[in-house]
Amino acid sequence: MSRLFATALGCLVVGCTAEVGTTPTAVTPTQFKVRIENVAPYKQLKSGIFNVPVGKSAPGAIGPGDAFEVAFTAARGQRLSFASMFGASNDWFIAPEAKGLALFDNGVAVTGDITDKVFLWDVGTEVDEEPAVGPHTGPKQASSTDGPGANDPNATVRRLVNPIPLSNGGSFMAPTVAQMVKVTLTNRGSEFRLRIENVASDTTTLLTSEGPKPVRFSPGVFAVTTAGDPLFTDGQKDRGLGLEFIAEMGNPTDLGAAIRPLTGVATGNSPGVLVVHRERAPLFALGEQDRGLGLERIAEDGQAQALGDMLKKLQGESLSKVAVFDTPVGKENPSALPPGAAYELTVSAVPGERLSFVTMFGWSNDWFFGTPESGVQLFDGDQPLYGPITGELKLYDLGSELSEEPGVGPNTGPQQLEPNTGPLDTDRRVREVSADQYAHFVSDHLQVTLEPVDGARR
Ligand SMILES: [Ca+2]
Ligand SMILES: [Ca+2]
Ligand SMILES: [Ca+2]
Repeated sequence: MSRLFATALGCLVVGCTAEVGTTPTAVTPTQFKVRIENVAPYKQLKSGIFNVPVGKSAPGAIGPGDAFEVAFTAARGQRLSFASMFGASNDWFIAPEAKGLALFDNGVAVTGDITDKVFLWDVGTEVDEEPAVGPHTGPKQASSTDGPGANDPNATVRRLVNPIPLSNGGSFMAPTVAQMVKVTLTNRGSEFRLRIENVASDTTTLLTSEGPKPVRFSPGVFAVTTAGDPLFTDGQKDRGLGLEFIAEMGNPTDLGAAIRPLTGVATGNSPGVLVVHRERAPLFALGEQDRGLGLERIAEDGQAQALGDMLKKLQGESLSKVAVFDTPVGKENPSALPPGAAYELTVSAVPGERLSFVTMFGWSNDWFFGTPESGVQLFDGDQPLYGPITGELKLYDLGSELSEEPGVGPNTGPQQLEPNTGPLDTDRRVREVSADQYAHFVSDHLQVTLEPVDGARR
């Protein structure tokens, strides 16, 4: 493209006229502070409720011989959590340790009987009475004449070990978890299936002062995490998101709904390249193949230097500024941008110039967030445009590597064993990632603003 055409087009887009045929350097440049913040709110990679026993058509608890099953995909470094009410109790539930149970051990999927990784917990919201006997326990609370049970004197989520202290000063010898359920994992590739089967007997397992009582486990919630405690933290108060309603009533609806908006891909964003330009499409063009200048290193591995170095050689009037951003605010060394962190850089531009940048969707194979191919407008006439530009950003697939499930696919950023590994994409064109492939918005991940420097205002 000729420079004249590029300049004229730039002005056409921004609505200027004075710059056509004039020398841009004659205008005093305006400085913009570009802030790229990772705002992803996600606490767990996936979550959901399980409520219909295998072979049944309606939600319900599992009795002897019944099972809940949950299918999900996961990869190395990820953990599984779930919670299901011990139906005979006031507020007890079964769950793995707070951070969940490891789904991989040294890179090998954990399969088989994992019952020994599941424990009985007290959510700490209601007094503890003899199971199936106390007036506020699951089986009796509907007929209790004095309302819901009183608060638990110990208001923390905690593991229960026999003999379990009851709130009246007595204690209770509960069946072991293994006497009540068998919990297993099966695996094929990245696909897992969790099975929670009730192995109790209605006549011999739960022995109380009123004789044997049935053992039931309720519908529940599961989560797959890469870090943190998704459902509760050992020794802390229940978070008030709905685990109480599982533990007291066997109802997973509230907790499932509360954590759904916090469920997703908490990807980092990579170091990237930012340019100020008049050129029409300085970094990529939709529908065309990657140009081989280094964008692939960003989109696949989060390495920005190659593209930065290459573009600096091409720097000129139509590409007036090339910058690599790689160090989060407050950090000393370059790194990816985790949720809650921001890159900031200051660039100068003159009317007629536009801004483009790219940063890797770190948990993908070859996806990157970026401006439209023609960049975003920096000026309205001579007036600099400050404010958020998040709404103009898109998520793109570079077309260099076959796309897999973010964070789970074996050749995605966090899972690949070394950079630049993964099969070639079947579609080699740069294109937007469709909502079918990834349903979240760019604004779920990034907030990008152009701010004035030295107190200048729009
Ligand atoms: Ca309790
Ligand atoms: Ca791809
Ligand atoms: Ca890869």
